[in-house]
Amino acid sequence: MGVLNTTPDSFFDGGKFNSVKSALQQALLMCQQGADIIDVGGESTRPGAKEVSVSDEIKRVVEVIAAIRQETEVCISIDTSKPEVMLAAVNAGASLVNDVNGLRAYGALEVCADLNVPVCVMHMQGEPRTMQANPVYNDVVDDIKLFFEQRIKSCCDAGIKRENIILDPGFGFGKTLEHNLQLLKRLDEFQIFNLPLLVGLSRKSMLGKILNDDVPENRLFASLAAAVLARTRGANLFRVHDVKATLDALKVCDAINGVQ
Ligand code: 7PJ
Repeated sequence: MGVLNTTPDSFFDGGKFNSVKSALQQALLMCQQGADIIDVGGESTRPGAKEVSVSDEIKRVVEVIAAIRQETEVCISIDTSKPEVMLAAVNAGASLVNDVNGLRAYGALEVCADLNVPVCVMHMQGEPRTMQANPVYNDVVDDIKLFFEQRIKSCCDAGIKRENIILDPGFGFGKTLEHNLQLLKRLDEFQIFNLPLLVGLSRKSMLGKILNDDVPENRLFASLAAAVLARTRGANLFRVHDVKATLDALKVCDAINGVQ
């Protein structure tokens, strides 16, 4: 899954792809490099980022989704927590909803059930603005397992098919470095749900903390290491900024896993 932010303020690619033309170019490049999904986002979830109005977010993402849809048949996902944006994006050609808020906004479950598309349910403690202030867990893996259980039940009760659910523990969303490391180390425990697992580790600040490097541009190699570690623990989908590099790393991983 290649990341395509149409936002001016995302932490890594913010401002790079905020014209439809440059966003489309980047989407096509990621497709060429082997992306199966392009994840289009119109609102930064970075701590302290400005909130975007529904109509602005719709305008940003719909233009880009329509442009990609015209050029390729790649699966487009919409990275949003707002039901109105989910609806507009799917009508414009998206076929997957990626919600960092786990479909907890009012009306999100119902819209996704109606749209009958796969949904990525991500775990986040708190809300983006304040989530890194003081995240607390009893046991981060067990707590997120419980969250997944409850969200899967809410999804199914609302009419979302179980086979349409993808789970994501939400690296960096209301988690300390220690929490993130626990999650990565014990990622295989989420296999109990028998659902696809998505991870977003690409260039995140948890890697910056390990490297002691504040600059996201310097985190590619760490991102590849993290992707490989997640793969060996059962991750199926990888939300990344660097498609070719990640795919190469994962190919090596899978080749070795295939050896008897
Ligand atoms: C994630 C995401 C993630 C899913 C972002 C960033 C922050 N969606 N959207 N999982 N992260 N599903 O890229 O650092 O981890 S935005």
